Amino acid sequence: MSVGLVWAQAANGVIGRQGTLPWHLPEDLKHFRNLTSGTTVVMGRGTWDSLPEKVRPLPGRRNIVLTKNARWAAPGANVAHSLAEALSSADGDVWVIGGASVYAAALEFADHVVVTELQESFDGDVHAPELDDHWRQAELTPEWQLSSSGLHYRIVNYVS
Ligand code: VY7
Repeated sequence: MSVGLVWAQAANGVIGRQGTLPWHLPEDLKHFRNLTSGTTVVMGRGTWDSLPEKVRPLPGRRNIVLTKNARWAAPGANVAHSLAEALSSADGDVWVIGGASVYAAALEFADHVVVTELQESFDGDVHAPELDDHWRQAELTPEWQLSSSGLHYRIVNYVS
């Protein structure tokens, strides 16, 4: 089993604002869908709530939702009450898709991290975790790409 983390962050490290993504970056959503299709995705209950209802559960993926609430349930969601429980119930590739507290807990189990970096800064209330220096870039830093939104982004791969 491999465990990866995937997020998108602004230049100032922001990943979210009031339960939503602060930007509109269609190329990142496409990247996210391509990367996670056919895998198991693990997310916190807040991230589940943030998904538009029509893509909840995320289609074509096993959706595991972490919550401490023993009574929480939702159609299409597999519930786990700890990260260890979530990971032990998964086989094949696992992608941890947020939010900040789940990333922080999952980093020690991860073998790769895929970060979409935006060149622009955004206001927000949730920040990406720090990657300590045992994380290495898997390849040369790619060039900045121009999004159809006018924002600039690049996708950086790290391995542990
Ligand atoms: C975004 C959405 C938000 C608003 C509208 C549609 C990286 C992302 C995440 C998590 C983006 C989202 C969506 C996007 C996914 C689609 C369905 C529609 C799909 C992450 N780099 N980017 N994220 N959807 N963890 N890492 O959740 O979601 O995949 O089918």
